[in-house]
Amino acid sequence: MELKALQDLVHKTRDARRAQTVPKYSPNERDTLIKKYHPDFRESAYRPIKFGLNAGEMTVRELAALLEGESPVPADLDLTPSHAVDVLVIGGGGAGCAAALHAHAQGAKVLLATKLRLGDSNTVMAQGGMQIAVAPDDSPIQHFLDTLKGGHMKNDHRLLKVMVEEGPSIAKWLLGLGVLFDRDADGNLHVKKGGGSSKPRLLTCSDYTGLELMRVLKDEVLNKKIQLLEFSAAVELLSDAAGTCTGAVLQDLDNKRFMVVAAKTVILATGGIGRLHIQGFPTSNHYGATGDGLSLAYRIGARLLQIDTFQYHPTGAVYPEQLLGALVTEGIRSEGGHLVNAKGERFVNELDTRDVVSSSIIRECEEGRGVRTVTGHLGVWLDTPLLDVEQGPGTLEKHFPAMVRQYKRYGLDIATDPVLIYPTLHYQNGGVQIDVNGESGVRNLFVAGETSGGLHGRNRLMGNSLLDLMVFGKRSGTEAATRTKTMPQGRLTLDHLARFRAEAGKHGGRAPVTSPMLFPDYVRKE
Ligand code: MEZ
Repeated sequence: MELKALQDLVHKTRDARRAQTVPKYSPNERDTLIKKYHPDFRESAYRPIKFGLNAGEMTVRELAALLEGESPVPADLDLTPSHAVDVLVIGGGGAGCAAALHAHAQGAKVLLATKLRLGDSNTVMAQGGMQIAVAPDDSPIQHFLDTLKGGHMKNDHRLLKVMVEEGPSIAKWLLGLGVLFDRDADGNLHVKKGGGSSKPRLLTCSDYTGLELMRVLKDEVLNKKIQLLEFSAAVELLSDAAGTCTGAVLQDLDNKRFMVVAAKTVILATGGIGRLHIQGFPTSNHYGATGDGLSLAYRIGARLLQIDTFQYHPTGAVYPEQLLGALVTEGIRSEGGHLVNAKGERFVNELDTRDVVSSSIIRECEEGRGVRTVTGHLGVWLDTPLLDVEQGPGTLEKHFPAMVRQYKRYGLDIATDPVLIYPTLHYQNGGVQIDVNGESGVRNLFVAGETSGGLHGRNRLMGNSLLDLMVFGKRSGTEAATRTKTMPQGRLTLDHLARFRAEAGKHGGRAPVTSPMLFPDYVRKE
């Protein structure tokens, strides 16, 4: 059937679908579905890590290669520092900015280095909101339980407790800085419901929540005159004889020169991994999301956890091709948008957890009920016009202005026609193991935001990453700075790298990739 005819079927079946309730799957059905269709369970995509602290553990091939990759830093690099600071923050997204601001507030000398521009990050691309239990009938305990359930009970309870309990104070801090969260007619904070949550708990700024947060955080970093190095990528960490982290080697992306930074503490906030395009998936992530922090932390001796689990957001754009993988916010499903297969049928409760919804979309497509574009991409429909039908004309434009514009650029009107979607690589559920202050297993190396792991278990709930990065950005920034008050700068060596190289040598020598890779290698792939 032509794409247009299939699209018409969505319009024709709308009234019947509106009268229908799709129950959630039972725990057994969810389990069976995920194991059969979720990409985390495709065994052929995985292999054991050959060496390092996580040796023998399974992860996706793309990440395993990166962790075993070769540092670009020569063993005999002159380690005379060009900068000496108390706290070095690596990463210019939400976690990095929050960490830098809180470290600065403690009186520490802070340097924020980022490989692109300040703000270029997954944070800025976050659309649908930030979960914080602020509604009168909600509570941090309820938030805790929802998140635990969504994460298949594999979340680190200590981290989760801290996150949900500190949420309300984070909301207060952000409001104080000038974040314009949506409000109801009485002026109270407006909360929306996300998939897998028992209560409406999402604070939103239309469908550009992350952009609004970054607007304010970026301004604040600039206003506080925190020292900033843009286009300066971290390519190696530094350690002393005891293995404590003592700084980093940055690379100036303009002239490719290495710069050595002596720092009493380092905070890694380099974000996610989507641009590795695990298993060939498109991604919703920004151009720099190449998992840099994971390889840096791994080489210096930090333990990683749950690095066999990734989030494939159910609704990534499939058409037009220019938008392939771009996020179509869960907010549209939260407001009632249906997922519809090629037969015009709903096939899942749209507000189930993301792993369940993504698995069921993959099932529909694998079992022949998907819609194929002329270039061969498969997807199912997200019935966007339904929102205007249900809630009145202009609803989409009012609540999802960024989404409306995203499609309008290509001549598509999502208020008139449904959009084609398929799961897109969105988030790394695991990462570097941290304690409640964000410190990794390596002394004085802190990790905040998506680079860290344990908090979300095996499936993150919508809106929990923005809260995660604010809470652990704050905690790591505060602790990393406080500690420096009584601490001398440690020696700068590449001893850990020498050890890592020696171990790599025992496992077949030079790895085929340079790590961190910094940018996606699209040219080589084609
Ligand atoms: O937390 C997220 O990943 C999020 C809010 C995404 C979205 O669908 O908008």
